[in-house]
Amino acid sequence: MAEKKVILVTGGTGLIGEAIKTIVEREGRKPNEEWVFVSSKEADLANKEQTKALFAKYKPTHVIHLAAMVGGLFRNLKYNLDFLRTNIQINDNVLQTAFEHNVKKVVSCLSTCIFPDKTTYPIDETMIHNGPPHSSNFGYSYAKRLIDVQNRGYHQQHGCHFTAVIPTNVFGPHDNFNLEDGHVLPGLIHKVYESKKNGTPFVIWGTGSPRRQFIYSLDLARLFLWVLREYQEIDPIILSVGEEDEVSIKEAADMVIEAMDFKGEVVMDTTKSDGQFKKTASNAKLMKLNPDFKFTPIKQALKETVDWFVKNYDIARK
Ligand code: NAP
Ligand code: GFB
Repeated sequence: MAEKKVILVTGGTGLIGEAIKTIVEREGRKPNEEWVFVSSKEADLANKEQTKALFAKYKPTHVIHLAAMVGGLFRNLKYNLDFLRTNIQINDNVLQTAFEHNVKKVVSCLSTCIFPDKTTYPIDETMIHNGPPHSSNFGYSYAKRLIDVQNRGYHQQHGCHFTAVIPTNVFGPHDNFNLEDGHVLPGLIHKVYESKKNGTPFVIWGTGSPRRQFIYSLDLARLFLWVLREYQEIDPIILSVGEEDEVSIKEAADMVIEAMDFKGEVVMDTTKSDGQFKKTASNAKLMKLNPDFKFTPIKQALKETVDWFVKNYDIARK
């Protein structure tokens, strides 16, 4: 009989948490796996006592640690200190409590935006600490980098199997579509929706020239399950589409326009920041370990995301 697993997903009500829930349901929950998805309403993980109470309640054997203060470029520009402090508190509480509860494996979440701004390309997993991150999100970046340091510390001193994944920009259903705080694709989708409704111009921020790799949340969720069940290293692994799938912000906006059949006026607001120009990451390590994995074509993923947003406009985070 396979060992009984209780898998606690912190940040379980967010973009990626909801995607993991969808994939677990689609796959059919394994008989020996109990999945628990929690939000901040059940426990504020920046609070140590509430973190301990959560672990005492569920007694997880495995943790997928997603909970974090998260946001796009413009939220990071405004709150770098809050991103730093809140995420350091959350991460230390979760990892220390996981250690105290003898959790067998923790998979935490970094981001491709935390790599050094001055770097060679493509970026790979060995480069995380090779220089300062882009100034726009230094708070978030240093808190995330510390997870990698903590994972090595818990392994070296206590033999813990704590590892991390490094997703690129994620999008999909249940995203945060808030125009100020959210990421670019949900922001563009929300803006086209309002432009179609009001007959107003669709405004793209910045020059549109920065470049990004976008991964569909449901693809990332399938990769999270593979990492939880198969990936054995403590060192982090980049989870991204290939370098060849990198697009400019303008190209991404054009795909949103196509997916939403928008015919109105398009305007570039170049008074808004471009943020980091590029953070091209290599997925060679992933493809070597999981060569048969297939990504959803971005236009199909965008259409599914747009359809979800239009159908769930009233309840979407915006
Ligand atoms: P999200 O949609 O904003 O969800 C964040 C989740 O964390 C929510 O469930 C939220 O709970 C929870 N949370 C926030 N603060 C908390 C606290 N103090 N205590 C307990 N729970 C808290 O974020 P996401 O996009 O799914 O991101 C999940 C993870 O992926 C994060 O670690 C993020 O850094 C990482 N990541 C995201 C991207 C991206 O493009 N989205 C890219 C790379 C890495 P509530 O719903 O109750 O607020
Ligand atoms: O997803 P995003 O906000 O964050 O993308 P980053 C910002 C890029 O998209 C900039 C352009 O070049 C913006 O000028 N953009 C155009 C827009 N229109 C919009 C819009 O309506 N909304 C937004 N948000 N951007 C984040 C990091 O960097 O990447 C976070 O700051 C996180 O920490 C995330 O890691 C994955 O991709 O620039």
